[in-house]
Amino acid sequence: MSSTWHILGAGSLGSLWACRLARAGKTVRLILRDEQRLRDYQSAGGLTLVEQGRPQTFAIDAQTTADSSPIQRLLLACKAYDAEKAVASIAHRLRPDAELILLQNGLGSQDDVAARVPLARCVSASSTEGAFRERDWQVNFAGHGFNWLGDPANPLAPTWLDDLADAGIPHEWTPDILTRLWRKLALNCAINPLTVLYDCRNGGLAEHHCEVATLCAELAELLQVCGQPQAAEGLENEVQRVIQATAANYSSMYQDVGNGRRTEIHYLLGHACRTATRHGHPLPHLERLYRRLVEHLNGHGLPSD
Ligand code: NAD
Ligand code: KPL
Repeated sequence: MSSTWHILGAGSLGSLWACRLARAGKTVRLILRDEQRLRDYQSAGGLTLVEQGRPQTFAIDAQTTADSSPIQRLLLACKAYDAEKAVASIAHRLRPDAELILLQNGLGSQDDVAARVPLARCVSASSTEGAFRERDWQVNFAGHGFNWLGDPANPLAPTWLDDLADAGIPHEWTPDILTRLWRKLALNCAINPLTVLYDCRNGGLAEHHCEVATLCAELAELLQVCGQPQAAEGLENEVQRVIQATAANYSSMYQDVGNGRRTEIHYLLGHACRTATRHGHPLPHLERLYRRLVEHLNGHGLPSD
């Protein structure tokens, strides 16, 4: 079954998905915040995808959240802290059997969205693809990666996965999407905050081996306690592998802080610490790391929620 891909959030990842789907001949509609953004987009003439230095522009149709046309399938591609509000702005347009694909990193925002639209099917994604914007309406495809997709409430794979295959979007359906999301959250918690606090590239954490190991041990405990033992398996080894493999890179959180952008801390380290508290399981090093990061962000005039 093919139907329109409505995409809410024309940022890095949303634009990357929009361009690849449009290139494969799928019907795509961007949903923009307001009339001003729509005019800006229209005067740019479309979305441009830059792959290996080669730009290609796609004149994808766009509308605002105020449009009245119904939505069957929605790719939600905003940051975790914007997700619930963004969905609320189009909730009245969702068909009763609508499907949402949630691209947000971390955990917590998916539940907030699902609670807002209880009738819709919410499919979560865990993406390791890399995309960034140097200007509005242009996205650079930075790093090849993978997309895990799954619905914690329903293991049945949706038919629109064929569209992703046609569009060359690397993906696999998994009944264990929560395990994937928890594993990525744990990797992000072990690496990203320390790169901010030590002001270093990922590779700089090789000098903080013991601290990383202590955090991994606590994160593995947390994963056991909250019923995700598989996500805990070999965590420290993978963290050390990622540190080496991405040694020259700055973590996404480091880049956000460096560019004065709000981070997704609430849905990463914040979610980990809240979950530990809920289970009555103290994780002193992780909690201290969270306090240090909150102080650091506040010191830089950035929100910590
Ligand atoms: P982004 O900031 O580039 O894009 C988000 C877009 O959503 C922005 O254009 C913003 O204006 C828009 N938006 C927010 N609220 C809106 C609303 N109410 N109505 C309309 N538009 C709205 O973010 P991104 O980098 O694409 O990240 C999106 C999610 O994907 C994040 O959770 C991120 O962690 C995750 N992710 C990103 C990458 C990447 O390489 N960029 C990789 C993996 C995961
Ligand atoms: O996913 C990452 C990020 O920068 O957000 C890495 C560094 C690979 C793991 O935390």
